[in-house]
Amino acid sequence: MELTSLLYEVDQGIAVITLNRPQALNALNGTLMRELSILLDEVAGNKMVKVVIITGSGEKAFAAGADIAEMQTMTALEGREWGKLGQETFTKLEKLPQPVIAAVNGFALGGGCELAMACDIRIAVDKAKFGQPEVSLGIPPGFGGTQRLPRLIGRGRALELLLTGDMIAAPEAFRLGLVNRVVSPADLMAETKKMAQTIMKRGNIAVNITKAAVHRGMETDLVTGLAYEAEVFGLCFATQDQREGMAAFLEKRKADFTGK
Ligand code: CO8
Repeated sequence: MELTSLLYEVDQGIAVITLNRPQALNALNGTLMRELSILLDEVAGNKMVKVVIITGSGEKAFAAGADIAEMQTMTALEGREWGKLGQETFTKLEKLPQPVIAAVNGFALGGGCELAMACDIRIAVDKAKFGQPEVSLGIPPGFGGTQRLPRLIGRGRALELLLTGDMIAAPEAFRLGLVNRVVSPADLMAETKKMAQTIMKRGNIAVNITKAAVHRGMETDLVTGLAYEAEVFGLCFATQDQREGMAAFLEKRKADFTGK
């Protein structure tokens, strides 16, 4: 597939997907979202990819939302299709077997904030701004914001952001738990890759299973979630990584995981 609105590279186990419409602050239009959806299928099946990083091109924005120019004249049916495309794509992202880190290099608004929330971990530059300004445009969030924001930061805090449409700066987003870490722009990619490399050093099967267990558990009740955890915990005892990880600890050496 030829990509026109995304950049994609895989280097030493880390896939970097870059939203690449800097002239429109990486606003998410139909072309970009369709490309992202197809690309995620390739990433999901690519055994070389251990961790995924999503970022935006340019210095200003991660993504300033869904493309308002494209949405302005949509009919109700087109709006529904658009919402479905966004939701399905972000859910596909959330359900990728590999961990996904958002490297938030600037504005993450509306669909941009929703995209960051569909990632597993968020690292943001100090000047990044977050928000769900949809109500200022006369629409509710439509790419998962009403669902993922309260799950991430709690109902009261989420409702304040969702109902006022106000933007918050990265340090406040950190305080609310919307971002994991705040760094300087110069350090963003290095810090994000460092975290990716730390994850890659761990048992790959255990990492992927842990991610899946957290997401499964968040969608269900505690008893069902715990039952799932017990199953996958047991399953890991069929892996070489479990043998190697425990042997390495007892032999006081670093584990050499093979992902088998
Ligand atoms: N869509 C389209 N174009 C955009 C968008 C956007 N979301 N954001 C910025 N741009 C464009 C601007 O129009 C401008 O283009 P041009 O140079 O041709 O005039 C260019 O990017 C640069 O932007 P600004 O000149 O506005 O830059 P500023 O530094 O002055 O302001 C802001 C930066 C504050 C980020 C400002 O651009 C802004 O407020 N953007 C819109 C933010 C917003 O409201 N986002 C939410 C969009 S709605 C949404 O995401 C809903 C998702 C789910 C929909 C589901 C429907 C079913």
